[in-house]
Amino acid sequence: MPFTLPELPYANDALEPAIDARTMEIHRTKHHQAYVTNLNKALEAHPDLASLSIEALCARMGSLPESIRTAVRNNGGGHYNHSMFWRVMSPPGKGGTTSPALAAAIDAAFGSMNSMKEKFGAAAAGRFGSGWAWLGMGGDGRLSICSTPNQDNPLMTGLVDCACTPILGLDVWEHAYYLHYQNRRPDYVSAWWSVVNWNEVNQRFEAARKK
Ligand code: MN3
Repeated sequence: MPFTLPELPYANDALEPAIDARTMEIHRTKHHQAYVTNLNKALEAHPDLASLSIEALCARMGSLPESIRTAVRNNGGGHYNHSMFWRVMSPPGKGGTTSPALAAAIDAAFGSMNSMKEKFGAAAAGRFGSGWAWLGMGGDGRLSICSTPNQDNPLMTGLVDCACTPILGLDVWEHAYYLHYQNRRPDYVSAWWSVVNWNEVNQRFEAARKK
């Protein structure tokens, strides 16, 4: 199987109280697992595509054979998005802080960290139905915020409005928060900042700068 379910770099209950253990367990072992299983199934007859990295596969989404395009878009997007999501979170108090370079880029693009969080929160809350909110770096080297529906992501050039290399993503599907927050998505988004792994986001920012 070309794609596999990643382990969490922390325990299921490590993100409490922001995200409860049961949600984390179901989210990864059921939802993410289903994306991995269905992605591998869709690529069974396409070993050339199955050998790509998930990032390269996302970037190529618009030119895939039509017979598998929707399945790979939904499930490959789901695999990339969740693999990133687990890594950009860490137990409360363990995520460090923004590097001086990232802090400067946030100030330059949004005015302040608080304005960035407000804008990101608005993108997350305003996504109708299911989808993701993103902080990413555009081709002009500036940070921007956007949102995608379903399991789309900013790597899917030509298919989505977002044109950036994502460095932070937030899952706003109901399966990500419903057990604990029910309909209160904005409360989930606010609490989520307490578990953002800035050490990881800093690294993704540096990698995006060098691209
Ligand atoms: Mn999810």
